[in-house]
Amino acid sequence: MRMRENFSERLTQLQTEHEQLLQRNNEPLLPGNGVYTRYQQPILTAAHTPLFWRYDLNPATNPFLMERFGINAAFNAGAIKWQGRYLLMVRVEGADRKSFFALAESKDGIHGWHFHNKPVIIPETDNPDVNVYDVRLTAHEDGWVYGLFCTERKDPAAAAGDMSSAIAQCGIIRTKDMLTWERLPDLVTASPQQRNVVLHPEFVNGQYALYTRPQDNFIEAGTGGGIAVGYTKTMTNAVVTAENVIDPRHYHTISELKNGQGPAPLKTKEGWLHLAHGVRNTAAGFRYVLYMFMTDLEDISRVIYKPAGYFMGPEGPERVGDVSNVLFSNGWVADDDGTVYIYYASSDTRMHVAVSSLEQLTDYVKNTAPDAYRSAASVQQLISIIDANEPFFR
Ligand code: M1P
Repeated sequence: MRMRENFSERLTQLQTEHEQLLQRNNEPLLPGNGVYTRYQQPILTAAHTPLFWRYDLNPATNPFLMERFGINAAFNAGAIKWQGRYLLMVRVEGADRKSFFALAESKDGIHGWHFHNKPVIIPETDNPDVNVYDVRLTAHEDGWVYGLFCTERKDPAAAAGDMSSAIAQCGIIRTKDMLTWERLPDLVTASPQQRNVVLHPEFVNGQYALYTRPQDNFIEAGTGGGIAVGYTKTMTNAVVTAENVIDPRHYHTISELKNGQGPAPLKTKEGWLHLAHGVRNTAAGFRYVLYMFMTDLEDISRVIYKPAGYFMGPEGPERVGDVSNVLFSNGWVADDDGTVYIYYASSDTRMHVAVSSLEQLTDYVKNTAPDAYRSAASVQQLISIIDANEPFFR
């Protein structure tokens, strides 16, 4: 009898807390830096996943109302606006370390995020994925919505006893209804490993254009020089034979160790706006930050603006999580009025939103000085700002 009371008491408590979490208000953090506005609360966490995913709700089979399927994190989401709703295709990671995709939606892109009832079913290829993550959604002008994601499998060449060497490649799915997904063959490139592959939304000279990140091994980019562009005639058997690095890594910058394209670029009057992540090594481990650049409308391989340093770095509670000191973004949405919702994850744990506009982001990339690669040159950049400001701070 007592157990039954506990069950219903606990259930009511869990339901109340879950509802409060889903309904909680999220205030903008003002005044911000003028480039974008962060929000006070994460928009999605492991605790946002439905209770009916995590608990067996039948008192007969689960008298203690125990969790039966633990969820560890909800992060690195692809994004799209679909039939007037903001959709995130979230990387949900179970307590078993396997990631999968689940859709969550919101009416205004900021508040009221909730998961759909069931996770997304991704068909496997003949070589089953061990882990899938970090999907980038692209509504392509060919009429399909594509999802390019990382598929990870154990390295068949791993030495006996090596349980961590893996091969990362680009898996491809597509849909016309955001409900059922067709699996296409994985992308073929010359690179031994691929992560952070993203489909450009328009044809370029009649071909599909892909942003790739050639890398030598699972963690290190190695000789893989940065974010590259490659072309394929078809997505149903996508093959990129040449990867041309357009945004190389540089010594002593925020992306000296590696970088990767974020979501598909946004088209503006002045060029394609890119959001990417850069990684450097520190005594405390890797530090992941977000940065921006803009490429030419006619020649997508030509970077026309690239501000120095990071656009967004981990702050406050964002700094801590499963993999601390990480910001990562693979989803954003631009509304018709120019508002841009930047969906980013912190420390491989939770999702956040920051709001900006095409106008602000274009101003940011055009009018922030590029990296001068030397301390003395940075000082000169700062002095010119101070000198120009003199009439205003006297
Ligand atoms: O842990 C930080 C990120 O590490 C990888 O990104 P990259 O390939 O650029 O190093 C990915 O595993 C990503 O999911 C993760 O957030």
